[in-house]
Amino acid sequence: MRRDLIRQFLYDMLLARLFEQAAAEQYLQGRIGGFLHLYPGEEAVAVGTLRAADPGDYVVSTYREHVHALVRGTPPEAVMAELFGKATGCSRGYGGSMHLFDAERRFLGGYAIVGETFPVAIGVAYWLRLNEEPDVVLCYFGDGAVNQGTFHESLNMAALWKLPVLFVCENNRYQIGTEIHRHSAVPEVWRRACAYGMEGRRVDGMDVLAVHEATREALRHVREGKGPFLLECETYRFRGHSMADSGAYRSALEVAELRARDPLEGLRRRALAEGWLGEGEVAELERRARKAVQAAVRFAEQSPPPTELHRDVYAQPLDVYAPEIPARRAAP
Ligand SMILES: Cc1ncc(C[n+]2csc(CCOP(=O)(O)OP(=O)(O)O)c2C)c(N)n1
Ligand SMILES: [Mg+2]
Repeated sequence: MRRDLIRQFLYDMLLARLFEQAAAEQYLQGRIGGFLHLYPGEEAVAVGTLRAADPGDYVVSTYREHVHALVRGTPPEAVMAELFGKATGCSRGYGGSMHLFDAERRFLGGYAIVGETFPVAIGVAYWLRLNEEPDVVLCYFGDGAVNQGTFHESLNMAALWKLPVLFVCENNRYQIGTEIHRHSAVPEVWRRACAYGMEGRRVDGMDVLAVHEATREALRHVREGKGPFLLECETYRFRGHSMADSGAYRSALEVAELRARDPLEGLRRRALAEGWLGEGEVAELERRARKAVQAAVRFAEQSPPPTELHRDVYAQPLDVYAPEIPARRAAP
C-alpha cells in the first residue's frame, strides 16, 4: 500500500471530522444560520471517491457537501467562511452551507433539492460529450433520492447516450427519519442500474481503501466510453439528519454498532497495525488538521459580511431587461 496515499486519506478524514465538529460548535453559538447537515461517519465515501478522480473531473454534490469541497481542495477557510455567510466564502457568502461552489476546482455545488444533482450532472456530461472533452462527472446523491423522477429520467438518458457520469449513492440508510426499506421496493440501490443497461456495484462505504479501489475501476469504465456507472456506498451518519434532528428514531444499539466501524478510526488503527504510518506521523497529521480548522474558524470570524446582496441576482442591470421599470423608486 502506498504510504503517501494512506497519509493523504488519513489527513483528509481527520480534517473532515474536525471541520464538521467545529461547524457544529459554531452553529450552536449562532454564528452559522439556516440548516446544517454534517458528514461524520461518511468520510470514507467522499475521500475514497474524490481521491480517485482527476482534477479535470466535475463534481456535483448534495446539501451534505462540506467534505466533498474540502477533499476537492477548496481551502477550509473559504468553506467555513461560506457557512458563516461571509464575503470571503467560496460562494461569496450568498450560498451558505448547502450551496458551496468552487468553479476553479470544478466543484459545481451544493444542491438542496433531493434528486437535483442528476439533471445537473447529465447536462454537464452532455456538454463534455459534445465537445469531446476527456473529463467525467461525479454525481452524488443520497438513498432518499432514488425514487425521484429525476433519478430515473437522468439514468435513462445517461445510459442511452453513454454519458461520462459516475453516479455515487451515499447510502446512509436514512432519508431524514425514514429507512430505505420503508420507501423503496428495491432497497439495493446498485441493482437499479440494470434497469437502464448500466453497470453498477455496491461497496463498503466505511472502508476508504475499498471505496477508492471500486471508484478507480468504475472511473476506468466511464473514461473508456463504456457509459455511466452506478456505485452504491453503504455508509452511516453518526449524527442526526441536521443540527435540528436528534436522530431519536434510531436505536442506541444500531448507532453503537456502526460507530464501532468508524471509517476514520478504522483507517488509523490499520495504518498503525500494518506499519504504514508511525504513531508520531499520525499525531502530526492530527495536529495539522486541527490547526487548519482553527485557522478556518478564525478567518470566518474575522471576515466581513457581503456588502452587495443584490449583485449577481440579474445577469444585467435591471434597465437592460425592463427599461420601463425605474431602477430605483424615488423616495416618498
Ligand atoms: C424534492 C425534495 N423533497 C423533500 C426535501 C426535504 N428533504 C431534505 S433532506 C431529505 C432527505 C434526503 O435523504 P437522503 O437523500 O438519503 O440524503 P441524506 O440526508 O441521508 O444524506 C428530504 C426529504 C427536499 N429537500 N427536496
Ligand atoms: Mg440518506
